[in-house]
Amino acid sequence: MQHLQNYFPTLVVETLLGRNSPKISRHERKTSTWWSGVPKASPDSIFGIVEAFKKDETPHKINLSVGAYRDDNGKPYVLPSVLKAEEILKSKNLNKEYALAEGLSEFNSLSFDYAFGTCNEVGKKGLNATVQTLSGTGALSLFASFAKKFFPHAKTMYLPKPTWGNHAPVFKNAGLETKDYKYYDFKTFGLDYDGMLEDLCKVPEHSMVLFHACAHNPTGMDPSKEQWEELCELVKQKKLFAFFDMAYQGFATENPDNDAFAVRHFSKNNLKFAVAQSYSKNLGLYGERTGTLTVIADSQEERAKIISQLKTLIRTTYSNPPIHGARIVTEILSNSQLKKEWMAELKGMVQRLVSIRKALRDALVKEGSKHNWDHIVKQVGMFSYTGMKPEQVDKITKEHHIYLTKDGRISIAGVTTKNVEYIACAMHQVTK
Ligand code: PGU
Repeated sequence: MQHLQNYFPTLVVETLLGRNSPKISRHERKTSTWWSGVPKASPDSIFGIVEAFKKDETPHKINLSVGAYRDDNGKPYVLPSVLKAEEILKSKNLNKEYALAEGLSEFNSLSFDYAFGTCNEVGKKGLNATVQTLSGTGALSLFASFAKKFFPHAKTMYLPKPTWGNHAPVFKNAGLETKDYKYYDFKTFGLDYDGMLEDLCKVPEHSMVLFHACAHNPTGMDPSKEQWEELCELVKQKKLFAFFDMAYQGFATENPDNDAFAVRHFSKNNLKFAVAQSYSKNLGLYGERTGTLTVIADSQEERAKIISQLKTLIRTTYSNPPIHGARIVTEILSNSQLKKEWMAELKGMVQRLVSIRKALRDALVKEGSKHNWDHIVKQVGMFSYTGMKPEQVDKITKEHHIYLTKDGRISIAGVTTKNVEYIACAMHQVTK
């Protein structure tokens, strides 16, 4: 006190100690804190369900919310090729020094080739600004911040309707506006390609448009190759900036080259666009946060400038990316034997999903459901957009302890030969 008084007059000290502030009631003084004005955020549309699932003490509860691969025993799957790569890394006695902001360069270049193909012109001309990111989400959010700062036209990102629940929040968080374009026909459970074209034709020139490169989340419906070709023409003519979210390369058709068709076709047609890549699903590296962002530049000079700004954004947010996942990917992609093993494992995951889709549809028919569930089989990737309404989702969760997102999406990876009949029975009960 005496010490404080040497610096401040008594009145100020009294005020600082709260004795001279009658305007703040004792109650307010107790309840008002630095952060008392922070409103509670609503739970995340996907991980919020995971939290609710964890709280449920029912032993037969089933989690079909998050898109994470499970084996037929419902257990998470660490790919044997990943375990082998980790063994190799262990034997190399590598250090744990910082990576540069842009990440591991070999990882970046192998990842770029994985997405674009080894013989692509963009790579040959050195026009790809590729940086390592905190998986797909990190790539999306890095691109959003970059576009907010430097995209020279209206800062609106057009998103398919419906889309992954985190797309709009990511772009909005970076200060971009988001708008929808039609994508899905809720009556036929199919791609609304005409609606998509109609809406994209109306989008103002020089807008940014997000496409799911393959295995669209949540609908599981992708444009055909011919439709992608047409979309590429439209993007070119309307001078749109395409941003591909490629979170499932390999998961749509079990062939990563096929799944990259749209990206490679746009690239062949000399369009300048961006791609977010993720190794969460196809290599099961969920928690390792491993991915890339590629922005295609017009010249090497422009590329160097883009890279420099991406590095600045990375440096000021998390400084540099984690190295373990990137090292695993580098081992696998640079070793032809390991890569072959990975491809077989990827195929195995996709084939299980394809057969469990069929099992679920057949089980629904066996239950006597009057609805047509063929869309479950037609959809590709990790999800089925079942068509269940929010109140049916509430019911199946409350009465049957099956957890899924409010939009009726189920993670097909959570369905197994052991629980498929229980799930089908519950789906039939709530959709009767
Ligand atoms: N883009 C799409 C289309 C996705 O579906 C996901 C993951 C991501 C990006 C981001 O994945 P990363 O792990 O950051 O690479 N969607 C899953 C996983 C849970 C989530 O929402 O992040 C899902 O269940 O939709």
